[in-house]
Amino acid sequence: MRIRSVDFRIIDLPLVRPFRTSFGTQVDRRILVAAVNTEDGFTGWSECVAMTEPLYSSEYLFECFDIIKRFFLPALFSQGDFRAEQIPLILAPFLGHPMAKATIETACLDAELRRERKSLASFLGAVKSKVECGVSVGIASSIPALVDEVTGYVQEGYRRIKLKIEPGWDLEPVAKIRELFPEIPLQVDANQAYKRSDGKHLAQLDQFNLLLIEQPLDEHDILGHAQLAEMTKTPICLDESIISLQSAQDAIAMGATSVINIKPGRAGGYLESKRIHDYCQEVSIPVWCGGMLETGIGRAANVALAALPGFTLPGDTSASSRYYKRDVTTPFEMKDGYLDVPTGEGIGVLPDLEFLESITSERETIKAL
Ligand code: OSB
Ligand code: MG
Repeated sequence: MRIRSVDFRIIDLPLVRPFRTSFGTQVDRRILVAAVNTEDGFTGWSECVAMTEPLYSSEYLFECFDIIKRFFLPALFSQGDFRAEQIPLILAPFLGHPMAKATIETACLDAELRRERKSLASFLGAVKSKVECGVSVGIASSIPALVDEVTGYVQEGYRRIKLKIEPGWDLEPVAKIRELFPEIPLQVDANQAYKRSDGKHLAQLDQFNLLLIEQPLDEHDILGHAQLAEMTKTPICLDESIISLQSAQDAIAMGATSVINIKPGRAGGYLESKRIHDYCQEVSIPVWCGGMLETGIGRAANVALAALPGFTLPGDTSASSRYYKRDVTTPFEMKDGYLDVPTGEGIGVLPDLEFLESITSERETIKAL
């Protein structure tokens, strides 16, 4: 493919309810959306998962926007004709920035697959036509408020509940939800809020029959997670720490993670995510697909990835209505706790351009030289 131009826009969408985690509270999502236009007339779409502030990851929205324009696009333009699968190698000299890399790679891959009339799901090796949905539940203002929220999701049909935890909001809310829903698959996510010295405290979560404890410690503390895994019966699952296949292999080898949350943006894209999936399948590590409060653009691609055979646990692939009153694509609707895997060309969805325009606060088009 040859890139003719890339249209960027910043969109703003309010969340249906505030989402509080150990790193902050979000009330809306500000997202960088990219549309890559090729010389032969195809357009590929993607959204950047980076948040506006570097609180979940060191990457943040405007930094991603900057590095894409300043370094990634010139490198791709000077390459001339290339395949999307070559992008990781072309961008390899630029260190880090997996979310920014995933943004440009995904849009190029979408354009290439649309040209080849192939779906992302089949390109990646999907074996399922629908995927099981979990839902990520923020830290609530009170236990009764949490109970209300979780009860609503269970009634909607979600097949797995993930509770956000932090010191001071862990044993009590988890005990309450487990008491009310003794059978529901349940897991927790701390987003790095604990210390190595909290091992004994976190081991008390063992009594609640949880699927896993997600990212309790600092993203760089692989040894700490390995030590914690020795102290808890509940499996430890890394999220923030998994930024590449190498990081996944190392964390598994050290015993720091026995389940992995594959989050395509954070891991540098769908190609690297597939490699992580393939490796985990080889070594019998279950994986599930994480989320970053994506719109339908990013969700479509996540659902395609979640249809690979190693994704044996329900992901944070919730219905559009869990996040937004109106999605930018045809909404993803849950049926009996499942989302359909898109079968159309590329990511299988297109944004509603009129709606997208109405929520765009900034735009910029970069033309190839
Ligand atoms: O840690 O998994 C996380 C959302 C934003 C940033 C980090 C995380 C999350 C979620 C929600 O848990 C996942 C989703 O439903 O998209
Ligand atoms: Mg997480």
